[in-house]
Amino acid sequence: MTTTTHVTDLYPTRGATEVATPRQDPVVWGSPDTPGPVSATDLQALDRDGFLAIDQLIGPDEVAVYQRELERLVNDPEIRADERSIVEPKSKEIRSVFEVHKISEVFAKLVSDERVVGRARQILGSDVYVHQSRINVKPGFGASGFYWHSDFETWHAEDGLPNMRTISVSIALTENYDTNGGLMIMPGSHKTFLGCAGETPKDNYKKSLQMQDAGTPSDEALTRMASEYGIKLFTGKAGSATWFDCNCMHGSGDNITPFPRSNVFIVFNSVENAAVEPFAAPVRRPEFIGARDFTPVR
Ligand code: 6CS
Ligand code: FE
Repeated sequence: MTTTTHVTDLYPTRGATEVATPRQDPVVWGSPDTPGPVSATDLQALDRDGFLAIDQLIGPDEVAVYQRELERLVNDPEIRADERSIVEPKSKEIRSVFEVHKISEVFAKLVSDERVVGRARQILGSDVYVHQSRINVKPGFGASGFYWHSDFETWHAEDGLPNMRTISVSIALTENYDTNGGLMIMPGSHKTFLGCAGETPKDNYKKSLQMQDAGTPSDEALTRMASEYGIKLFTGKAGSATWFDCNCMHGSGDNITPFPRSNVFIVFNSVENAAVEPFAAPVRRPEFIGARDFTPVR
């Protein structure tokens, strides 16, 4: 007999109309005096803004190792043929490679590096597992960006994450200039959940990872939020990193410069917030996008 525990949907989305819900979860789950790599001041800033920028999370020599690994992956025909590789709609160049922490031992090491997973455990106040990892290559000469969205809106609707107890880290593997399609976040937007209008089509991920449609905020909502919160663009050298809360409204522009903006994204979810059934989608997404292995990162 299968028992399905009913999980309350705190954040309704993808119904007939767009609806805002105040955040009902802490941003920082660990207590402020939890020992760890993040200072109390930085924890307060993360709570207030929804993000934390670090000038150098990994050193230049380490970055070179990850850059070489990224090149190896994007030039490997087997990786290109793998369903975990998403290509650019126009150029057919590789746009993202998902589940890099499983495909590559080099990136697996990065995930379990104390400077990375230690921060995630401290912020989320528990053991953590990887909900999703990916490299976004953004090669240049017209690589397309990612329209405005909240990651949690998708991870709640389509992957079944119940609460906002999930944190992403974007680590720059090439220099993120102010011209080559860097990450933009609306500071403070993480405190309100914007439930989007419009049902999730079946197999939505086949399109949404190239160009998101379901889960896209309206122009009115974006205008209101951008006017209220402003927009911050993140730049930094290779090795710099941005930690950002799962519910930040964020996006990135196209990259028409010759300089690739390649980052590795790791999404840590608390083991106390393990995925259940999707809250607003007909079926689960594949495990390489929304993990169902909740084994804590050691
Ligand atoms: O659907 C997702 O899970 C992915 N989509 C975007 C645009 N950001 C988060 C994540 O990689
Ligand atoms: Fe995103």
